[in-house]
Amino acid sequence: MATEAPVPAAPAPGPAAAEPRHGLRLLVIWIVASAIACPLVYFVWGPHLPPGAMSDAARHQQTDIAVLAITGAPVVIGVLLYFIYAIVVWRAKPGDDSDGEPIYGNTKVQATWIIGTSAIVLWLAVFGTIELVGPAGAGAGEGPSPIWTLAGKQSTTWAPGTNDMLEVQVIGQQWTWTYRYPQFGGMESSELMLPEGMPVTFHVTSLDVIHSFWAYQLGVKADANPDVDNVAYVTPKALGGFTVRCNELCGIWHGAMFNYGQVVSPAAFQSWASGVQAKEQADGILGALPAYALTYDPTVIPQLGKNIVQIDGITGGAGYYYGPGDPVTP
Ligand SMILES: [Cu+2]
Repeated sequence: MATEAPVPAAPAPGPAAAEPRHGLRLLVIWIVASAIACPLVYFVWGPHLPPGAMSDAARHQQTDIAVLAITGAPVVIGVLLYFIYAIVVWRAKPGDDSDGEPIYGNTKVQATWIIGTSAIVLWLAVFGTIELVGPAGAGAGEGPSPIWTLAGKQSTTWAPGTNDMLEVQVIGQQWTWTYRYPQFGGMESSELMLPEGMPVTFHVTSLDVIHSFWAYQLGVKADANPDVDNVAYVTPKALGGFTVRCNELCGIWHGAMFNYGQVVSPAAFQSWASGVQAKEQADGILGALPAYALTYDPTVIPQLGKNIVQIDGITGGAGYYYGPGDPVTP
């Protein structure tokens, strides 16, 4: 191993030029900067973080993202601070080609690194686990029998002012979303209408390939798989529109697979749902639709879709499963 050339003696320091305590300086600046940044991130930026606060689930996610942001802020500040400090304070003097002091074996730096990174990783593991299993959590918290108590009760009927959960079936297919309401005669719609302030159960399935139901502003995302009934819950907390996108690459028109939803007052929802039910009853659509089921046999649906298209002449949604010919431009 080549031995290092002896380090040339540093220029003799002036009598009062004792090395400042860099670690302490950095620590103080870091604490002050973090103490300013974290409240700003949480209180100023937090309310604008995605996916918004349109539902209890969305609000939970917004809080989670804000907490992760204030966990990350001191780390980012620490890295940038060290970077800037090193450039400014430890910059080599012109003509000084010597190496800096080796950091290897510095117990204080090593201990700080190990303790700091361990604390961050443990905190993320604990926080992540708690948030996943809690109400509206994306982990063990969802599914047909969640480990927490549902916000309402399952029922075959629904009316405003009750504690009954609204049941909505979400059907994905290349390349559209259809929503079925079993408590309203199994009527279906291409628009996802929901009542404000009332608990909702989604039953998500697919008629062909794997899709993913993503009601962005509601903070709901669930896989839509053929032959699978995937259950998710939400309670919309604000009136307004939201977007539903497919979040699983599902074929050439995946990017065009989106439609819209609306959160309206419970009374407005009831009159809309009853109105659609009555119209589809009168048009013969309800009679032609397959009976409501948690999943549908993809080999049977195309025929049924043909009936619906013949009755209503509809394309893409509101009853259109597979039309005759090309499903994209029927
Ligand atoms: Cu899709």
